[in-house]
Amino acid sequence: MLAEQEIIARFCEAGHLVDPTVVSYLRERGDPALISGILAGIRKDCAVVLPSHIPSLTPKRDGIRFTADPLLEVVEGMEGSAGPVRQIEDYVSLFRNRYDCLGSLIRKRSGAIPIEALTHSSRFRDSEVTIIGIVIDVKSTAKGHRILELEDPTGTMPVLFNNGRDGFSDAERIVPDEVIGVRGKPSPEGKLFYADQLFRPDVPVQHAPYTPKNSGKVALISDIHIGSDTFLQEPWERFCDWISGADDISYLLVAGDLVDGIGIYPGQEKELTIPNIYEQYDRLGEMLQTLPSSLGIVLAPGNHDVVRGAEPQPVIPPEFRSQYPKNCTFVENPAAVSIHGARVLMYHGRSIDDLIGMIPGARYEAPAEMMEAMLKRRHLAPTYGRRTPVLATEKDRLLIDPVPEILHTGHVHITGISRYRGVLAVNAGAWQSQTAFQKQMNINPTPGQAVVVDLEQMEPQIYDFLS
Ligand code: D5M
Ligand code: FE
Ligand code: ZN
Repeated sequence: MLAEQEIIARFCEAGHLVDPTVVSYLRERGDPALISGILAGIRKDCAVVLPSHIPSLTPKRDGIRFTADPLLEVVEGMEGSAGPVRQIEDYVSLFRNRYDCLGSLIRKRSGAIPIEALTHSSRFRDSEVTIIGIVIDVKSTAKGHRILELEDPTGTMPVLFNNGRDGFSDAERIVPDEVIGVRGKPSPEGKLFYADQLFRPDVPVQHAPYTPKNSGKVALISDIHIGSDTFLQEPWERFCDWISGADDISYLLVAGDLVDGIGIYPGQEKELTIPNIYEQYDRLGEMLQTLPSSLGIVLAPGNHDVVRGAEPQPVIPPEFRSQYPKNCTFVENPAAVSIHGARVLMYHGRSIDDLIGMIPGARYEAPAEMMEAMLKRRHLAPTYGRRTPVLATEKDRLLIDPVPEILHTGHVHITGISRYRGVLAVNAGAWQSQTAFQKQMNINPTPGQAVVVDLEQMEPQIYDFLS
């Protein structure tokens, strides 16, 4: 075991600051010799020790690299893949698939034993071991420790995180149904597990995003809400005029809530300027017809759209698409598109509401922090059964695997950008001003903005069309 303070102190003594990712990597490895190795390899005047300074850790991109020239290709979430609502038993497969995929990501970094090896035998009772499971319940004790029930295919185990230990703030952020690994020691009777360290599936420390050459720029937006009386017609038109003249922007991606919909919340009819769902979609189609035919447009649904609310949400059906030009591609929510080989994972972002309610310190004003929370958990909607409806499917379609170059969400109507271990996280704002409901909830949107990313540099830039 290496303690956080010990690692920081070793670098500090040598005159360097250290990146938190390096600290968590070293804690996981638990080998003090690695610190000496890093120190031996860096320059004396190196201010901050970064993951790139860890010897033997070569940058690696997750998943497949597209060597061909696919330009825009829907890799996941193409029309027809969401599947119908089937049987309740599929939830067993869903969670089993989640455990298998995310558990194996953790197992790559730490060997683990099945929970039944602790409950059924005394062999491991005095040793430090790792177990991996789904969090089926988590709460704080009267003394402020964190206690959770971890389940793997062989059994369940109560796990205690002591609030005096290293990394307790990570343990405070454990949410129900996420897959984690814990290293620690079982109690003498094997009835409680004392956790020392938490492992999340996470983005690999050495993750190196792919940056395509000569690919141009992509504009990321979300939540147009056509048909609502708070839809911002003028900023939207300014944006359309601007993108029509922006020759270096080759793609426009929209992460859902294309229209305001009908019957989405009580009393919505009083806030609609277009009270017909076909007309709402037609109006958007007509507007998109005015954009250059060379602009590749990708349209995903959100919770206001006409399709089933349970995720994965299917593609907007053909009967609503008669007014859309050929350069529009309709995808599911979530969907992964490859743009010149760079993978963009699009997700409407309904789970952000859930995560904000569960993660200490989370705020609507900083939605990209919740996107980091998704990336750490390698899951778009870790907690089941709150405000994000999830369909029972055999395979968990909300896993983040492989790691994308860009994660693009929306839903909360507030722009937010972050970079986490090489992944660019962009929560796009909306084209709707504050609604009566958001005012009540004290949610202050940042409407009328588009985020443009230069794929070759992976550099985002916010453009404001509000005034
Ligand atoms: O959601 C836009 C934002 O407003 C999102 O953060 C949820 C919040 N919102 C909007 N309506 C509701 C209701 N009825 N309950 C809870 N939270 C809500 P949008 O998907 O555009 O409506
Ligand atoms: Fe919305
Ligand atoms: Zn939404």
